[in-house]
This record gives sequence, structure tokens and C-alpha cells, in this order.
Amino acid sequence: MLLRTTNSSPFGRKTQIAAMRLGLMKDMEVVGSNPMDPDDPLMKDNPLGKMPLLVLDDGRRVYDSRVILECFDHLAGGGVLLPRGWDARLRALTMQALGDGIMDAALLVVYEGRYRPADLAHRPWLDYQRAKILRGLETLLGDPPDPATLDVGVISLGCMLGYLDWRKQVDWRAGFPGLVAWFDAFRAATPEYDATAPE
Ligand SMILES: N[C@@H](CCC(=O)N[C@@H](CS)C(=O)NCC(=O)O)C(=O)O
Repeated sequence: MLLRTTNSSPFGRKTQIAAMRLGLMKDMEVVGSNPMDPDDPLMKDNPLGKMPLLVLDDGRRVYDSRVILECFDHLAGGGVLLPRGWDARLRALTMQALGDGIMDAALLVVYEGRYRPADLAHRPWLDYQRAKILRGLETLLGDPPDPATLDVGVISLGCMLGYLDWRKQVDWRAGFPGLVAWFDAFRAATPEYDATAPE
């Protein structure tokens, strides 16, 4: 298999953590991508031009990170990162949607600064995205999943907090100190997280 991503992508980090935990890295080559390069092979593999992108041995292209995690779990026999029981599965998928959704908003905040000329930056748009991040963190704080039980939701939430640490879209440690212990417990239980840190 071939995984197109970089360590700087929090969505790509989800897939690398999952692959490591499931013992799939030995079957996989990881190749960097640049979504801003129109000649990058990513463009023909994923019409959305986003990473991560997985190429299966039979040539099938798999996107996005949620589907790649589902694919990895299936390849590992199923029921590992996606619980088989419906209630636990629904909870894990919803937590993944929360983590991914916060990362989507956080990514848009970064892109606003990176790709829009400073004189065209639109403050209300940034506030709108940051409000999603803050509401999401509040929701997580209200009912966090067990940080030591790795599933698709916990992977996404851990990558999300790490991404906010790195890019500093909001100061979550000051605003939500209750989440610091959750993040520390996640890192302690998930060595794959530190092993996939962006350079
Ligand atoms: N929902 C997608 C999001 C992937 C995503 O936004 N990736 C970013 C890098 S972190 C990207 O490729 N951005 C380029 C673009 O939006 O054109 C997933 O879960 O894989």
C-alpha cells in the first residue's frame, strides 16, 4: 500500500497512528505530498486534492482519513479501532466527527493566514471558525471518551489537540485546562502519537 501524506497534516497523522497501532506500516510506503502543487500525483489520485490518500495494492484509491481508518481496521480483522458494538461504534464515530470538524475549522484559520493577502483577511470569518473550535472543545470537556482506549474518535481528538498546540489557532490549554490531563493520558497510552510528530 502507498500512503500519500506529510507529518504536518493532522489528518495524515490519524492514518499513521492507526497504521502503526494495527501493525500495517510494514506493508506501506509513506510518500510526501504537496496539495498546492498541481502536478503532484495526489491530484489524479484524489479529485479533491487533499491528503491523506491511500493507494491499495489492487490500485484502488481511498480517501478521506475516516475511510482510510475504516479500511485499516478492516485489514486488521475489524473491531479494533471501530468497535463492533453499535453504541460504542456510534460514540467513536461521533467523537471522530468532532475531532475532524475542529481540525477542519483550525485548518481554515491557518489557510486564511497562509493563502489570503493580509489586507484581505476577514476577521469575522476567523471568529466564526474559532467559535466552532471553542464550542467543540467545550463539548469534549463535558463528556470526554477514555483517552487510553484507542479508537477512531480518540485518535482524531488527540491529533486535534496536538494540531492546536502546534499551530496555536486558540490557546486551548489556558481556556480548557481540564483537557490537559486528558491529552497527557492519551499521549502516555499512545506512543504512536509522539512517533508521528511533525518535524
Ligand atoms: N476530511 C479530510 C480532510 C483532509 C484535509 O483537509 N487535508 C489537508 C491537509 S491537513 C489538505 O490536503 N488540504 C489541501 C486542500 O484543502 O486543498 C480527511 O479527513 O482526510
